[in-house]
Amino acid sequence: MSQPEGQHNELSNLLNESRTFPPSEEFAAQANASAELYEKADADREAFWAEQASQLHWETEWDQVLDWSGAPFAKWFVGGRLNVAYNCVDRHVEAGNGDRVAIHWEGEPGDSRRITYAELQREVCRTANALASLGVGAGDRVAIYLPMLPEAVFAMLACARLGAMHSVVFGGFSAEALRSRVNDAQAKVVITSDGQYRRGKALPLKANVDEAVKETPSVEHVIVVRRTGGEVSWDDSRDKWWHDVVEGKPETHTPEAFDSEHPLFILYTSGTTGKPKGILHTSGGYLTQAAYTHRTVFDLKPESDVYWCTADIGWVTGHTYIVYGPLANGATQVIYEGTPNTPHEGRHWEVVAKYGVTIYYTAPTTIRTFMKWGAEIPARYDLSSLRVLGSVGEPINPEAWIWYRKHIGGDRTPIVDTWWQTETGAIMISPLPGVTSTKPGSAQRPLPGISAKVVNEAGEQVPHGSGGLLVLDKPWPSMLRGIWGDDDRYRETYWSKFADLGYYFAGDGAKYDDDGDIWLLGRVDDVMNVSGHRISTTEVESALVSHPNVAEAAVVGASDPTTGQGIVAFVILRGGVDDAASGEAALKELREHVSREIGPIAKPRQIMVVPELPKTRSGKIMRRLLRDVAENREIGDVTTLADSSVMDLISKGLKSSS
Ligand code: 6R9
Repeated sequence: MSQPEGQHNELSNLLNESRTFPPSEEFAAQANASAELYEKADADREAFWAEQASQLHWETEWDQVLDWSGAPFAKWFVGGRLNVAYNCVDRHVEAGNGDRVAIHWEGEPGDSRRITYAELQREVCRTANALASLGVGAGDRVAIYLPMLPEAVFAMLACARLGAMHSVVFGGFSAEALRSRVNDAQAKVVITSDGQYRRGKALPLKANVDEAVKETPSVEHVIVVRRTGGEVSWDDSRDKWWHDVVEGKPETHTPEAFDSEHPLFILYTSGTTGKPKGILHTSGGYLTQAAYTHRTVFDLKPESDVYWCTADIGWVTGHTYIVYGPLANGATQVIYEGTPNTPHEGRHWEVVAKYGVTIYYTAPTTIRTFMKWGAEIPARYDLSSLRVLGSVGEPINPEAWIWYRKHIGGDRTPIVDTWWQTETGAIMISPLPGVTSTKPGSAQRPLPGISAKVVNEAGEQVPHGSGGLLVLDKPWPSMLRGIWGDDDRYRETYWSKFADLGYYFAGDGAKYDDDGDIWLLGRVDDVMNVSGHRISTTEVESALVSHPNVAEAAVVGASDPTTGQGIVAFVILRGGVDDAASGEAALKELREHVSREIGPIAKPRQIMVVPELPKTRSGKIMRRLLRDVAENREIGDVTTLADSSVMDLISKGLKSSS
């Protein structure tokens, strides 16, 4: 039953959250998804996926939907042949939609570009011709180290067109991170730009490539897009301007069809510890699930929707829900180059109003940042075009979910909380808009065609109302096909925990509620053990954020001589909360609040007020670094932080209570 927010006086958290939001009749009547989809997929999974795959253009039809005989290495649509770029570009032009806008690109300084599908086709062909002229062919690896520019999309699709694999490296990563990824993949070409705009400043980028390629013997060419006009050093034998190699190349290129299992890309996971893993994805199954989920989970109507995913292209969300899913579906989308507060904190809402964005997909961390900035900011803009909101990347706190729905979605839009991973390639667990009665904080049900379970350590499904580990018990089309160059690590990381059962272990904790809906509880390595009780960092964070004074919270388990682990919380207070809120009494009140919400066992041992939290570029809190602070250790490797100065800020400005 839906409850208007006003009637829900009690502040909620993950444990006692019970609000539900059924779809409106109006939305349900026009939705792409229907309840029958679940039944259809259950009745015959392979037939269901074959039907999804047949929405793509295949040069040669497959003769077998799934070959799992080489498990855990799957083959989907065996014998089928297709060209991924043709599917994302040319076929829309051939269908008469060449004039449809593919990309509304918005630069951080306010410049913009409008690229139709016909233009996209010409750009991708020219780029493919340029890469081919440099000797790039099927099976080669191309590293793409670019900011959010249209050229990043052209380059990815040009690789796909040629059957070359791209390895996109986030433009915020260091030279060292780039070097290790280029070497692991043995990339032949690196595509970069002179610089990038970040928070209103033009920062150098090529300089990192210069540094990295000193020790990457596989690299033959560096292609440089001119973006900021900043000065760059130049090696004539290696470096080429994008405009010199791409402009003047023919605007047509005949795509070759590749095997359904032909590799499409490698993407390194942010890897909080150890060597980054090169997650390998292939063509037919990946594109099938990317397109299906994008169409179904976001209710995409390609003729009328304007879709915007705020992720970076260097993250899997950018691959599947900026490049492959939306373009395979012929969508019109916004791509924004910059940060959400440049030049002001209303930038996203200005962009929504400017382009009439209808579907908006972002991360909980961004939503909580908007909460911190205040609801009066989005209130200044016309957001009435929005009709579906999405969330991805971490569990969303019910408070953030409710705020998102109310202040961005006008208390009207369905919210899809989408659980998936770099490894899964596409969305796996999510509500379906127009079908599911949504619950704030729950990703709810595996999508039609997907099977997931919450199990105990023995692999047995736990009863409703209990928690355990999330597993994927049946193969799915967009699953990873391995870790680049390391089959053993692939088997060990994902398939060894439940080897006898053949389950993929996702590394996430989860629980079923009484209705059997799934609630993700964060990585199992983020589960704390306090006096023998398992407590999720997410649950405590959720309780903290449900307090009116708290904008954002991160919780770690710090080793404790008596209880095993003690809970240490880092909190950012809401703007406008006066200084007294960080005083001893106020922090005591916060600890009591958690105790009230979850139980005395969850009461933080210590709460520290901080100005920022350390996050990776994909918005994940790096608890490892906070654990270092909590345990008074020297702070570890900060190279994967979006902003490495955050740790200095935290160490300097600590106010704590214990
Ligand atoms: C797409 C992406 C994967 C990990 C995953 C989980 C967390 C992602 C989530 C979520 C709860 C959601 N995660 N979406 N947790 N609810 N809706 O984020 O890929 O960067 O590989 O991260 O992110 O812990 O295991 P990736």
